[in-house]
Amino acid sequence: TEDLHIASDRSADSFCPKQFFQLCGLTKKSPQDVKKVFEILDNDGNGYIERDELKGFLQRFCPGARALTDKEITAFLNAADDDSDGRIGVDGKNIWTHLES
Ligand SMILES: [Ca+2]
Ligand SMILES: [Ca+2]
Repeated sequence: TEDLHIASDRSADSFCPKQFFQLCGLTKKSPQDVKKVFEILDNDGNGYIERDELKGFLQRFCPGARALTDKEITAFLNAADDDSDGRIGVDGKNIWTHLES
């Protein structure tokens, strides 16, 4: 949608995961639906979304979008990685409570 393109077309290092999730409506989805989205993002199917997989995050939602920068990926992980192991579990457990805080 228009809003998603605006979010993804912003200049480098301006990506805000929380705002993007809100624009996508992900924050209103059930845990099961969120898990489905995260499973798509998990390219190698190991149950975690790692840095490499986050890099193509915007492109998953908007074909032709730019890749996330290292800085944005780090910010994303800082915001969403609740147990600080450097990756996001696809179950999305605690992700929203973590993003809200
Ligand atoms: Ca993975
Ligand atoms: Ca984690």
